[in-house]
Amino acid sequence: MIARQKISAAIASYVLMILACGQPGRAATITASTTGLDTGGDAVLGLNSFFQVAFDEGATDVRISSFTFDISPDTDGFFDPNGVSLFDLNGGVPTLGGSSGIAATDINFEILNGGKQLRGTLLTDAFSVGRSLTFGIDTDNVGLSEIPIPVTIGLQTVQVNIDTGADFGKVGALFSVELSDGTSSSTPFEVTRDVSIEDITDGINADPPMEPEPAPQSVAILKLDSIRSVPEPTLSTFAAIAILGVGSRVKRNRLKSDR
Ligand SMILES: [Ca+2]
Ligand SMILES: [Ca+2]
Ligand SMILES: [Ca+2]
Ligand SMILES: [Ca+2]
Repeated sequence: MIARQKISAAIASYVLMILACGQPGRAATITASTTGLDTGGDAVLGLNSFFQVAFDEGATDVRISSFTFDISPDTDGFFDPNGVSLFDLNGGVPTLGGSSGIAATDINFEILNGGKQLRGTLLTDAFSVGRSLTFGIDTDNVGLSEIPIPVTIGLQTVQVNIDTGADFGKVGALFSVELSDGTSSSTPFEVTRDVSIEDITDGINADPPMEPEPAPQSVAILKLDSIRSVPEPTLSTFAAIAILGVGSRVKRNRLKSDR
């Protein structure tokens, strides 16, 4: 009898632990990067490789539901939805470049918050672990707008404010992800490779123009460790405690009447 009581007490405390702490966590790693000399140039050249999202590690049954690039820490930077200046041939709609197992029909892009955020929402469960995608879209004024690059076109020299891969880390742009199990997280980009303005200017004005190699880059590594957060005790937790309490009282009463 004592052994059985011990077992039921152990089961009760395990049930309470599960109710209080949620499911055990599962680790996931998603890496985003911005790589290249200029967002608009990348899109115009049809490379569409500037922005990358890769689902590096995670449980096989978890999918990426949505991801967001957020440049709101930069006061005047924006994803260009209107085609108002140089490099707007694709009208602001992101175009997928190289990807592994994800098609354009799997994803819907939205530009939100007056151009401050770009969100990709997965329409299917295609974005599983091991898969990645790249896309291109123009941005303007990300980073220091006060350092324009002089570009010679024919006999004319125009000032171009390019947005390099490093600019996204410099302004503290954010990357966030929501997974199919409901967990989400956010982390800032950090510069991994920078290139001097002089080298960029020399490259652009070379004949033929040359991109700096390796290209400027920022990276955001998102680690969702203990995926499920610890919720506050809920009504159902208290209900379970009450039921378990009633159960053990009934058992005690039965033990008394058995005697
Ligand atoms: Ca533009
Ligand atoms: Ca631009
Ligand atoms: Ca700026
Ligand atoms: Ca810039």
